[in-house]
Amino acid sequence: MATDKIPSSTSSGAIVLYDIGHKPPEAESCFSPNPWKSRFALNFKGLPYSTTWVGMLDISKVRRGLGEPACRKFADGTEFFTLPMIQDTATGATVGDSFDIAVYLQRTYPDSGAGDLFPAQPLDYTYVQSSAIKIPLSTPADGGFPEYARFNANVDAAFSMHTPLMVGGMPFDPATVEETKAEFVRRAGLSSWDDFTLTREAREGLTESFRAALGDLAKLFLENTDGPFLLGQQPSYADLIVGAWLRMSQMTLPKSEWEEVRRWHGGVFGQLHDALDTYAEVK
Ligand SMILES: N[C@@H](CCC(=O)N[C@@H](CS)C(=O)NCC(=O)O)C(=O)O
Repeated sequence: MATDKIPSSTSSGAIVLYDIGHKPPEAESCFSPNPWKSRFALNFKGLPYSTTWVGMLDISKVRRGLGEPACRKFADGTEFFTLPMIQDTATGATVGDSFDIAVYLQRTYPDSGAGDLFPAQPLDYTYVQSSAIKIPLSTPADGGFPEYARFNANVDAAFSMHTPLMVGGMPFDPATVEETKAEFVRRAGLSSWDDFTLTREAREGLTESFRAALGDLAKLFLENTDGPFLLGQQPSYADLIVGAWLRMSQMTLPKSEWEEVRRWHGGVFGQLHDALDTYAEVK
């Protein structure tokens, strides 16, 4: 966290959420799951904020400019500059990891909006990675709310493993689409964007794996029968974590596949997604 570099253009008393700007209008195409977690958390807390959209290729420049170090590394060990980031002009803080942002909001604004983002609950979900491809898990710096941090890491891994189903539907900015695709190809060690295309068999297999991964997660939601959230009627940050990945799924999966996801496992994910519309306003 950095606390001393606030752009003068930011209005006093408000929070700025930095999200990745994809296809204009950005507010209609935002699909990046970690920024969605922070948008949900800010709306849950009912705090005044505005979004600054940052092009995919400008993230490192903007993040460095705000004095926020990278919180991820690429497989080759180089720094991976990511969003979301928030800048809170009321306190002077910048926070650059979605989990740390939620913890920061809870500690700084404990009673705001819908209240407690982190009510005590077991959150017993482990995603067992089946293949040799290991998805690096998020490592928030703060160390608060360890059950939630563990849940976050496992949900991230479960969905990340299945993002090949979503890559073809990502609404990139036409102005930078070729450079953005080239960067994805480079990171994946492939030779062309077409290498991301799945054969029909591969797609069916990965869809079945996705359904199974979400089946274990659905068990937690089915323990409470009285509501769409893990705690029944009371939403918590754990619901927002899953909901953020559902926003990405909705935005990037072919429509028929998204409709299937909504119906899987008794429809728990469709219900959760719809219930979180309350906190989904893009400001
Ligand atoms: N642990 C970080 C991870 C953030 C992250 O991976 N953000 C992705 C979007 S969901 C990103 O900024 N990607 C930029 C890129 O791929 O160049 C967090 O939770 O904030």
